[in-house]
Amino acid sequence: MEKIIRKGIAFDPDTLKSFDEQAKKKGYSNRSEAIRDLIRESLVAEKSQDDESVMIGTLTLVYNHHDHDIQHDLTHMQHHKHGLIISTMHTHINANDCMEVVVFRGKVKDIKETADRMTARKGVKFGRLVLAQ
Ligand code: NI
Repeated sequence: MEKIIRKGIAFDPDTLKSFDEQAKKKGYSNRSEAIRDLIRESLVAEKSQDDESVMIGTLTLVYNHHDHDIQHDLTHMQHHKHGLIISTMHTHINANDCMEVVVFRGKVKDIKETADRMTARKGVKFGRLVLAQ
């Protein structure tokens, strides 16, 4: 089991009250878990600024599949980057639009470069990258 270290943190009462209300609304069972998640989020955000870090991530894309070239281009890019892209999920949202969730594992700079290229492809209506560890 992972070792737990206990540390005291000082808060002003208003900040603590607001934080506890927010944590309760989000469904946290205790304050410590809510604080740990905030710290982890900060660490992930910091790591995602380091081009050489190795991370995992998802890119969510929405595009109109009536543009036949777009699916071909996106698939081509994914095959070309098969070492970086480990999985893709395709969902038909409605008669026109598709959503693709592309899963990456690799260096931050390579993930961002490929995600930017895919998002910038003409016809992509929405693109958002989320990096995690
Ligand atoms: Ni589709």
